[in-house]
Amino acid sequence: MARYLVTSALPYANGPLHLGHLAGAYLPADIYVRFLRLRGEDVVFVCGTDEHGVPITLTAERQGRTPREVVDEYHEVIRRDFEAFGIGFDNFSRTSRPEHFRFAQEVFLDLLGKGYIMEKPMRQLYCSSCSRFLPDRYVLGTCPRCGSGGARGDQCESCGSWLDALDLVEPRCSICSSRPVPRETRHWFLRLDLFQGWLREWLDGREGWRDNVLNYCRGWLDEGLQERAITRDIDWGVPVPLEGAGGKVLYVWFEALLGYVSSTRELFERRGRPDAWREYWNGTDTRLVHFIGKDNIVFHAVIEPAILHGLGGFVLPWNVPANEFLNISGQKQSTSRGTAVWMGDYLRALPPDPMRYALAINAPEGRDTEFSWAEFRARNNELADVLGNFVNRTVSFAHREFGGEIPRGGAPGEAEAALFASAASMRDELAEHISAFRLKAACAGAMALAREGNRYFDAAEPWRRIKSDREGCALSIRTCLQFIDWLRVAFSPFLPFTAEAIGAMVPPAASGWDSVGVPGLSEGIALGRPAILFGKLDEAFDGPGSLSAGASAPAAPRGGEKERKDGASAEGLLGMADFGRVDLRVGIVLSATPVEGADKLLKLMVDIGEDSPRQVVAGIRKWYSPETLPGRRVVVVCNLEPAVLRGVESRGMILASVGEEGVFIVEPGAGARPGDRVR
Ligand code: B3M
Ligand code: ZN
Repeated sequence: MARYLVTSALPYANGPLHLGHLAGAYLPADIYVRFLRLRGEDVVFVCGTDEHGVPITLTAERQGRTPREVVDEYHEVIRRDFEAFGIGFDNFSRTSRPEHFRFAQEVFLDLLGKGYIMEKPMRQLYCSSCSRFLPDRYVLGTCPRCGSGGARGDQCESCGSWLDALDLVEPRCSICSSRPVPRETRHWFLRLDLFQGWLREWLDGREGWRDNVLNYCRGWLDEGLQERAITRDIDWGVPVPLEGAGGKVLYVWFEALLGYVSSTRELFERRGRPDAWREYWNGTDTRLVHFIGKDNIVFHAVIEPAILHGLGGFVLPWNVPANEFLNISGQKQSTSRGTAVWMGDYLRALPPDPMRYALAINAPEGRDTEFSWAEFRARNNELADVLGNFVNRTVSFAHREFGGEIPRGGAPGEAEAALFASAASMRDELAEHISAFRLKAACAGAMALAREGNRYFDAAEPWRRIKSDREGCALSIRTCLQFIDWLRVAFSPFLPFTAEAIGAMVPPAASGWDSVGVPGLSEGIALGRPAILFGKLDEAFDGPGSLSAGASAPAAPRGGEKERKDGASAEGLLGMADFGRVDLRVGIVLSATPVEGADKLLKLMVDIGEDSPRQVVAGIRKWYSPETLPGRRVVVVCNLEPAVLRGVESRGMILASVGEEGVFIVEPGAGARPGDRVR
């Protein structure tokens, strides 16, 4: 059986991550890995922070801190954001670990010994006012390939080209802005030229790779590979392991790629099998999958294969599903330009799953993707209306009519068979999509399946059938519950937190991917309390900033779980969209009866424009006699957690003023209809 070794690009520990990062390299990998695990595959999923290189030292210089302080802080920030978004790495390492140093140095010496690395003189830009060589991002200028003004010495963000600082048009020092001049120095070079022929052949043999990735690599090879300097003149990094190499460190990209290996090694050390990493990296049956953003293609599909091939005995990438960029509300997500939406800021305002869903269904797979907050709101509400509603109405119905158990009775007929068949075929369709890295299509497929569930519920009309055909009604509710169990599995790669919440309502029966579509739910089992899976967002919602004020500074202190959930701002004010998550609706009281043994409580049945009336227990008996209530308009809080008062279930609350003169029900005017939103 093949082993899977899945990686996500190691983020630089020089700032928090934004939603563009999440959409590009982390969420897709997590979805893929969760799917593989459901299939029972042998998977290892590794990542870690990239803690060296100019991105780190520049950040440290700008913030007046040491590189160590910078990486310690952001390693933790990034790790926590990933965890809160449910990105389930087996190991999240750091390239500043001594074990990584040793491994990177070993690799350097190995390749040097094999003649793949050589030392030679070179010319490099030197800033005389700063008295230093300017590696990589210490130089800014105009890209010689695409003409974009914001190119850096190592790479152009606009076109993704890997640059040589000497080729930049109008170079300037990023510290003092003066014009640097080339000077002689010595460095070690990776002889990429020696791999040219082998790489072309290898790339030609890749199957199932995205066109954007292959085209990009071929473009690179067409230009002819040249030796590239893999050492730098800075004092933060992995030292070149040679006498007399004083002050030079390995180029961050050279060692960071090896970070995938050292993260795997750390994982197995922790698991008490320190050599088992070799089964993955040196095994012949490993599928190495690198999830990255498109700006990292050349490193993962050209440089790393060359290094691993040069070492010999190492597995080569099986696929490199690189994603394009995600622009939010027309803005490219960029840390340096301050246009990013930080993962942490989002999480302080909203739960992870709606964003996971919105990003997966809009995944920038083939092209750059525009993502707006209006789109996010629509996707969030789609979850609430389709998946959330289906689960909630089914589970609530089972509680109301069948004592909170999976109802018995009734024989499955054509409608049930058709529904089950749709689950089985969607299971296979989704598997095909995910296996081929088409996560967008897979996510849409899962939602289509949830719609099937709703369609079945509507057609079965349990609220009507309960009166005439209890057995038939039991069958349809049981069928819906079975379907919910499958939806939980089908959605779990995309919505892991929601899957858990569903499992708390409908005790999980299906356990692996292949159990979707295979009936397995037992009758008579007790269900959990119905809970609202997704809160809705209204039109006023315009991004997480509109929910919590002042949340956009990346270094703002991070709130605990509690703070995140209530979404209240620092001043204790409620954002408009937060308020909008309270589902207030007009209802008309159908009946009111005293609750036995409670002199304050009345049980109301209220028409709120749904299939069946809402049962609400209200503490108004002292102020209203039951016979005066039917026909009255009330305002119902519809998405309150259900509660049981004196043994009677209450699924909502009616609004009333409470003052010295007594309690008065809030009554909407005569034109208001049951189900109208109140805001
Ligand atoms: N840190 C670049 C980036 O964050 C780099 C990736 C390393 S992967 C080995 O985009
Ligand atoms: Zn300078």
